[in-house]
Amino acid sequence: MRKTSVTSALIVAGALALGAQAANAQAKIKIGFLPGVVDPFYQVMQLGVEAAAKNLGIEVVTQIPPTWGVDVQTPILDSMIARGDLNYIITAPTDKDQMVGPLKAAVDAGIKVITVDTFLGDGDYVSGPVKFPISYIGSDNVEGGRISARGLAKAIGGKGIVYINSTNPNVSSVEGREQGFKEVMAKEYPDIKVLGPDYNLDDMNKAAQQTAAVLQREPNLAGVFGTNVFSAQGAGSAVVNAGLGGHVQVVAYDATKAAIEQMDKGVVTLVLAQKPFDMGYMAVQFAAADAAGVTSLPRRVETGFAIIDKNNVKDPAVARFIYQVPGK
Ligand code: T6T
Repeated sequence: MRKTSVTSALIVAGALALGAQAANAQAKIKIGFLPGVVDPFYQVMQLGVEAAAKNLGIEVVTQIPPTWGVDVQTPILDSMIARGDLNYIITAPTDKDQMVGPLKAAVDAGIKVITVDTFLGDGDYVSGPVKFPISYIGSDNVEGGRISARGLAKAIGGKGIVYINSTNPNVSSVEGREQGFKEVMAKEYPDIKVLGPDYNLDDMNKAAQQTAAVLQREPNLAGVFGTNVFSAQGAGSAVVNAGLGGHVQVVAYDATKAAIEQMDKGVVTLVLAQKPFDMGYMAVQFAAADAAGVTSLPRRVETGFAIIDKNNVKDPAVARFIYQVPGK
């Protein structure tokens, strides 16, 4: 054999060995998926997780907390760690500070962490206070808040009183949305006054009651920003119940079927669809890539939005981002 062919043969053999190693690593991993709460957003994310797991031949153990919060998420996480057979946990931390300790315990037990939808600390896993997660894969929620503010401002003619209904403090996703929304209103719309946020603790009925109380107190209320599924749905039904559909404009974060129906009825002006399927799918791919030895995975991936209004809602390229869960 000439020298070059020997070298090529060695390279091929080496590549095959590496490939086999990678395939083994990939085949062996087992992932825990622990989202924030039962809702259409995370159900679609689960579809993404399952699709990627199927394509890559990876086993996933999913546990979805029935309600939002550190108290509910932590014991489920602890039980995932205690199983002893998981290599990765894909999770949406329900508090950016309080979930650091419980998730660090996972890392100490040899489990790698990927956060989806929400992040820990300030979300900068390269130079921020929390560095252990492999990556954050989710929306740029500050930008989403800005988009929502501009949409609502336009719908109300650039002036008046608007109100934010949100879920919980110290959750990176909704906190970013509130921040971006307030920032744009303060900088670009001096004639708009912002009230709130009120926190509904992911309870749609509470969101409706809180919005109804604001509608009573502020007869001139021009618009409401609902920062997630529960906030937007509760806010929308309060507006409808007060007979103010179309008079008080609602911007809904999260493209549930209910939000789209309220848009069809003229209650909701703008719906911001996140991309939960992408978040779930990519998180599993990242785990597989990490297990296969990839060392240059991005520490932050922004998945973008589809901005839905009555003019584009029937366009299949946009409508595909409405949260659809088969059988629901
Ligand atoms: O808006 C999503 C998610 O992005 C947020 O972190 C929590 O609430 C939702 O799951 C919607 O209910």
